[in-house]
Amino acid sequence: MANKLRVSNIRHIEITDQLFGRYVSKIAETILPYQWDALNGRVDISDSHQWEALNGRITEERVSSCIDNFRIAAGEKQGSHSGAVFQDTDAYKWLEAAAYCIEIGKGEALRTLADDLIGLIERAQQPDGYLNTYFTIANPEKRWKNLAEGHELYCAGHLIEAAVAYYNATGADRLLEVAKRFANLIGNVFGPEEGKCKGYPGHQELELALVKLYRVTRENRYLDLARHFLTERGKVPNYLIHELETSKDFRLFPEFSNYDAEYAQTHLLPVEQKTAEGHAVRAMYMYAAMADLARECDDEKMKQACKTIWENVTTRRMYITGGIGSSGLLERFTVDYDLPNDRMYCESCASIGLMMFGQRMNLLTRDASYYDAVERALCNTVLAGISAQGDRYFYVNPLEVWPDNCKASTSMSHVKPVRQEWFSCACCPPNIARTLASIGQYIYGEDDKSIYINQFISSKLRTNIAGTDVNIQMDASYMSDGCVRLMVESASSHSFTVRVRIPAYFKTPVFRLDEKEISPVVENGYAVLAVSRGGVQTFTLRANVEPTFFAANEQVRADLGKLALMMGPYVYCLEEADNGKNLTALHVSYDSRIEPDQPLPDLPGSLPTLCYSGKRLSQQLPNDQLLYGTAQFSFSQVKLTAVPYCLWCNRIPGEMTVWQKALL
Ligand code: FUB
Ligand code: ZN
Repeated sequence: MANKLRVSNIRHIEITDQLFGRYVSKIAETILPYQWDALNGRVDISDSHQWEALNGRITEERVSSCIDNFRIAAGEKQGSHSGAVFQDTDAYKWLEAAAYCIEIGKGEALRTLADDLIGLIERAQQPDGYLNTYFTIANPEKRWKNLAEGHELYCAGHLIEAAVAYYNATGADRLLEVAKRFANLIGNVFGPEEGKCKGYPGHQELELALVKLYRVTRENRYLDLARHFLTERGKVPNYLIHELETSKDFRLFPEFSNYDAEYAQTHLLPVEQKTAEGHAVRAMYMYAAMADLARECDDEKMKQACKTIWENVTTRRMYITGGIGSSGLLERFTVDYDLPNDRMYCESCASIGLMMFGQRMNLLTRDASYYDAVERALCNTVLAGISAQGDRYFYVNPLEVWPDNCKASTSMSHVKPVRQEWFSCACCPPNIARTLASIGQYIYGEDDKSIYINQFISSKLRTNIAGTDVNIQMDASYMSDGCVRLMVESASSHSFTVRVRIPAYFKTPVFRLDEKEISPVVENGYAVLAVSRGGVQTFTLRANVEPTFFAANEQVRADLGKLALMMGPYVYCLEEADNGKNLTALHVSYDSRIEPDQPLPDLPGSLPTLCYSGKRLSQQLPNDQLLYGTAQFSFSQVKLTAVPYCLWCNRIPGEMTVWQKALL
């Protein structure tokens, strides 16, 4: 391979970070055992009305039957399929997370469980390689007949991702063989050749998984199939719409009655798309695959399309928290600058998809700035998606909550004011687990001559660059002292570089090598630190990392005249627990003096809380019983405490807001 940029192997990365390390160490110990209980029906679905709110569908299941579905499909249990048609993916993502835990040396205790699950999956596979518990149990004659809704190809994608991860972690190829058999069957059914089906995934995911399968097997047919799906999509006539129109007798999602081409990004050829449209997770998984393809095939047009779409998402359609998807209904993008804070969607999976897309854009372009949005999504929406204990989850991540109006059976019922135990559509919890278990892939990158530091998460990396063994220890204490220290130990005097992303929140950064100040050049957003001798060298980056109020573009109607507080990559929010009720009455000044204070006790990491003074507006009507009337306005001085958004709702539940009204 030419000097291609790649992500570092998570096997050689140890996360020592106070914040992220706390989650990473819990994944194998408590998070995956908890999720295993959930997949086996031992955790209540606290949110059975989730889909009623999101998609107009009521689910009756009180517990997940994910693993039971595999047992039934394998002929080892009697019963009917129950749960979402794509529920198999909960097990696949769980397995993928377990594989990463094994790979980073924390998951040996999960090995037996994982191997047993792989055996069950293998037994549920049909003799021709087909694998999908819903279709096998409930609708075997409808295979491939409803690609728009059926999720067979989406499920195949997550199976492949799990299989590749498990193979990489253990060297055991049993699941990889299962995945290959299914991928080969898919390749026999779909493709450009005459006689093959010209359909493509109704929910993208398989495309990026096929690229992973290609990378591990080096079999071109998988890459070709991924490319085929991305070339076929968006052609006229529209396959998915035609299919829905002609298969009215077999429909799965009532909410798809008004299905439009944008929903699954089939309105144009992917290479011609310029804006992020439709269902946000589908979109992100497709864009990630497009970036993969552009890189594998040196496809300049595809690369350009990815850049244009990325620009659209991150400059017009992304929340300050890295959340995406403004419409709760159908979980989708809407229009530029439409970013409502209390009734949006911002699914945890969508932000994970944004991380995946951004990481691949960085690999494609070597531009550090793609990691700004990756970091924004990770440090805010994705971390907020899981409780500090690891056993409660947000699917939807609001930026403003008034718990009383998050009422079931209303337009607000998709917004939960507290994290839930489990979901009838449980895509997010295992997605968060697999992301955090493999977090090292977002921290370090490598090519033949350089190590790239993309995220400031304390950790250690062992690797080999330019034939030299290198150890890096990163201590990222910038949230308390503005410092990132990199101890670089090189086994020989071969020269290489360490490239450090310089995000905008590092104000006036100063680098030192050992005690001496240095002035590294900056290339593509990375400060280039040269290492040219053996032994240990310590680079220190010291910067001002100050709490700062940000405003949104004035086109964002929901945020006009409001301020959001950030420190480093972390968005802060006000919670009722610290600031009382009716947070919407609070006003703050741009130039308030903000004092970092003690971290929240007993919660992960040691991110400071932020204190400042503000004003509470009182609006007195002639009497309290009136709904409307002439008012007397007055402001009273108040002390406010903001906490990291990623940790919100880990104490007493209540109101929360990110955006605060500005005193002008
Ligand atoms: O359709 C499969 C998954 O369910 C999607 O990715 C999520 O948005 C949820 O709708
Ligand atoms: Zn999800």
